[in-house]
Amino acid sequence: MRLDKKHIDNHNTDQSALHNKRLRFAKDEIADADQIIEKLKAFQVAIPSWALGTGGTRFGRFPGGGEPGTIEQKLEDVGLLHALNQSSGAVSLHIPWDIPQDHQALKNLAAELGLSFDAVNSNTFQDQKDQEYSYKFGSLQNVDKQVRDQAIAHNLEVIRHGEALGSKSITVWLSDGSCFPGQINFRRAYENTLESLREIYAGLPADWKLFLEYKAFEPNFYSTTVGDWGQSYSYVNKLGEKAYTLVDLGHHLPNANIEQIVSLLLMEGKLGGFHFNDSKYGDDDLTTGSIKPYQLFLIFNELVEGMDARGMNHANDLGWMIDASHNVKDPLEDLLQSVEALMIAYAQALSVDKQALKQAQMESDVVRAQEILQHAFRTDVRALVAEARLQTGGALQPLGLFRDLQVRKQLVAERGFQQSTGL
Ligand code: PSV
Ligand code: MN
Ligand code: MN
Repeated sequence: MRLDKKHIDNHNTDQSALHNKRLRFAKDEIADADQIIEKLKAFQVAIPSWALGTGGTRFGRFPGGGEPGTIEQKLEDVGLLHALNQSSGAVSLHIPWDIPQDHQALKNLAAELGLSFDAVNSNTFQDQKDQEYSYKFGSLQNVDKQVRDQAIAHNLEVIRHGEALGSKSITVWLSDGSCFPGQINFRRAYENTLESLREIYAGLPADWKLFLEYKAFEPNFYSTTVGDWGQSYSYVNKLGEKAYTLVDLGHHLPNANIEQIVSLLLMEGKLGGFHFNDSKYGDDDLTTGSIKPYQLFLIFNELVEGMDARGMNHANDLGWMIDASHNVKDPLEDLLQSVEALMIAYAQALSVDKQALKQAQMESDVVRAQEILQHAFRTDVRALVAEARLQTGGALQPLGLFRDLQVRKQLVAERGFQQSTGL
């Protein structure tokens, strides 16, 4: 299914009086509003192919229908999101949940929909049907060299798929670790993992990046071999300049100061990108900004400050991706909400009075510093985000239009009740 541009134009015409009123108000409130709109227009967040279907827990899954069954349909779904918000112009594939066959045809379809291929993801946390060795006791860390070699070969194959699609990075998330004290030797697991990662890194094309995700727990509940930012940093530092740490917001122990982690990794030149989501308890994979929006804003505040200090390009120098799961919502509606939350947090961070904040910090004026940040967070920037969409051909209210057009109903009519692949 494709969206007809005239639906978007009609919707924008209907909404324009209200939007203009809100925009005037926002521009009065926010200095540099036009510059913020320009930056928002350039900002794109990649959509994970595995988040286009209904997720679930180990207790059950309640698919809502009309889910994409093929990579082509997944691209079409991301194309729908991008047509609505003009900020979801990339897709992140996960192999072998996605197995690209005709790479050129997929590239053509993506180009037609205005999409590019972001990081490709490998999967050594599940055993596939015809796989020779099991990952039950880990993949890159495994004590058995044959298992490690199989996992390395898989990652190299994922890179080859990505190359053929025009992707420029691979994200490696390992479930490797242990469930009980004594199960593994930490040092051996680290050394095996490093040696395996070195072989994968050696297969990276010159202009590629390797992102190494960390996660504190699950599915292993005693130790994880890439368990926190420090461990990921230790690996990527040894691997070389094309290797970076990837921050998934849900992968920390409770109450971790994620914005400080982000600041440090940026400063060290080793922050690769993000998997955005939100969480209340653990790796909940909830809608971005749905639980802790102030934390999301503080992360973006560090990003804007740190990237500007290093002369980095906000839109291109880091990998911006969502990693979410939807148990009770329409996946496409949820993803629209996540992208909107990201744009709002980014716009708010751009609106922080950096000079005044610096001055307050230099004078150790704690109250003033807090007021400056909270003022930005409490300012309504939604009209700027909507204006950026309008100027790039998107819809003023993507979610509203998605519902008005009954997109899900049409997808169900087209595809039936098939279920997508993923977590
Ligand atoms: C598992 O925790 C996970 O959510 C990781 O965050 C990966 O990025 C994702 O699955 C897909 O492999
Ligand atoms: Mn992730
Ligand atoms: Mn996760």
